[in-house]
Amino acid sequence: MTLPATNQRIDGKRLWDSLMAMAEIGATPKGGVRRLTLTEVDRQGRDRFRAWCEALGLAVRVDAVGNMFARREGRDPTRPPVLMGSHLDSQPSGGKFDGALGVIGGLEVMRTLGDLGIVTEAPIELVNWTDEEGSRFGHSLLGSGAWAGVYPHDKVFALRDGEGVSVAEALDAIGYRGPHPAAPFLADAYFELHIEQGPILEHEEKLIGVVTGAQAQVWFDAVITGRDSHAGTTPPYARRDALVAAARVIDLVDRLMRDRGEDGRGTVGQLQVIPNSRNVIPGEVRFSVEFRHPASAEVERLADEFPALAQAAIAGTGCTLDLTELFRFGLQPFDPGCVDLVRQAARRLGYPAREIVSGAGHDAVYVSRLIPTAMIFTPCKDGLSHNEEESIRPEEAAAGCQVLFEAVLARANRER
Ligand code: HGY
Ligand code: MN
Ligand code: MN
Repeated sequence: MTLPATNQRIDGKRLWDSLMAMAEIGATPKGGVRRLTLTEVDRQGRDRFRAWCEALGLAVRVDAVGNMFARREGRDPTRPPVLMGSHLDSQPSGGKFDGALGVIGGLEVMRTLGDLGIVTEAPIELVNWTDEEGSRFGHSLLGSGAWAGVYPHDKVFALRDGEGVSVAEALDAIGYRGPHPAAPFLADAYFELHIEQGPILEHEEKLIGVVTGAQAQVWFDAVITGRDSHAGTTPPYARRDALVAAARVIDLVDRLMRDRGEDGRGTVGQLQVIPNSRNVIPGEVRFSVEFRHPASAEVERLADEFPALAQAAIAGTGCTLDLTELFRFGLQPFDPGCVDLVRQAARRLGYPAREIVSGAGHDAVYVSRLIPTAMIFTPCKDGLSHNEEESIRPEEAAAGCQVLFEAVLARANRER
């Protein structure tokens, strides 16, 4: 399909102003945001998003896990909708643009369609997915995963955060357990605009990333159990120090990553020491482990080999290790037809672009298992993300949003 030439432009200033208005919700002192999923702050962001959508006359519906869908009718109601969106939840000390760019960018597309009086053939729906980040309940892409049937709903509702609050309780507390089933429905395509969260586009002075897929990953929960005991009176032979054992596993994760060169990714991001008292030898340590790689086979190998290697690493510490694999997925390719719409739009707009595989996971990964999907990347300063100093330029946001507008419009008006 070839994109029609248009001179219809999104409003970059309105886009930027709305990004800044959303960033006020959960704003942190260093200029980032803390909008942890299903918290009161997330509710405020959701409410603001809903109000903006309803001001455009979009019909907003919420599903059982809090995913929000804002629908703009098309000329032909029998056609499946074209979806676009991302997530408004953030990391505990996240940036203004991770996720928000895709949701607010989609809102700008809806606003521009209204300004221009365009009625597309197919309906269009803008999505805010619940809990993309996974930092509160331990499973990333939770909302899109529930919608796509990857995570069973009873398991989703039962997940608990560090304070023991379940997803179900958190949804009810903010009033976002919606009446609609969190289940797949027929849709024609899904487009997600997102910052790259890495250094490639900036380094190569590209404005647009034509995302062909997302890399493989596997996540674990680890619990090491030793024995609390007195720091001053317990000699080496009697110690069962869970933190020393954890340190050996953490070093193993780093070595397994570096053994795979510059494509290797291995991270322990979350760690809890119990009882966490300076003069008590820790009896328990809980931590996260994740590996990623562009090659599915490497992640499969890591997922299969890591447990035994980790058990060997703690030998002689007197501790035990319980490892639980939370989820894994292989390299997820996106739909060539949708990817080509992104490629053509960037080319026609004269934006310097390059093809790229996403290092980060995105809702598009699970959505693409069910419907044709593509992503659009924009650069971020120093490739920094999941950091309060995450930063992009207004013209980069506008370019990404313009590509989203063109791709969604072309798809929604395509010949059936
Ligand atoms: O972890 C990820 O890849 C995503 O940024 N939540
Ligand atoms: Mn994101
Ligand atoms: Mn993120």
